[in-house]
Amino acid sequence: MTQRLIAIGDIHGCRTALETVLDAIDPTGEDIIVTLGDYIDRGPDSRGVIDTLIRLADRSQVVGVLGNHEEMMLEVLHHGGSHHAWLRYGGVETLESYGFDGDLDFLPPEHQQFLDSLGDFYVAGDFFFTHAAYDPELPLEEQEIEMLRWYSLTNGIPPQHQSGKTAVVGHTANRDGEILDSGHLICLDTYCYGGGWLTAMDVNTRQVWQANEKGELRQ
Ligand SMILES: [Mn+2]
Repeated sequence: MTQRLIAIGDIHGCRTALETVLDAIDPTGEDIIVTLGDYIDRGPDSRGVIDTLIRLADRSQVVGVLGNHEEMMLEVLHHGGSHHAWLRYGGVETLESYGFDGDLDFLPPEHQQFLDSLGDFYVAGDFFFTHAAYDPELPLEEQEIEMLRWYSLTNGIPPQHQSGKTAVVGHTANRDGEILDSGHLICLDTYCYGGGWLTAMDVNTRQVWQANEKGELRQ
């Protein structure tokens, strides 16, 4: 059995799309699934998305990076951060999915564990994975969180990273539902929550699966 290295773009609470794309991929214990962050906010079922990802780890190797939306939520829940920005950028939907009743201590322990397991980046073979982008001139261990998690590609696509590896990122939504592939950088955020597609890609073969929140699949 060949090992696949499959990246999944921004899910944003779109559990139906996630389940649909996973059914099509049919992950095995050999596969490495890299989730690119922004599991929560905006879409209808953030809680369900995290449940699905936790279960996925029972059958495959799952490596997740932290998105700026998880960062915003954790800042509010654990560090006394202001909730204004988070609620404005989709946090209300996340709170609803958890049945928020005014108590900020609402994350089930296994969800907290999942969030604690998320890294800032991941490297495999000729690829590295971050949520948003990178500074081309700094080693990955020395990157600033701002570039890894918040930088929008609408400000310009960075040149190839000094490692020579191909970057696989999300965060900057392509509203036409198409993957952005500039050779040294691939962006898999295809605007699932806004009526676009959730994208998964086997980065070695470039095989692509896309599903939407209506449960439709295209390949
Ligand atoms: Mn993001």
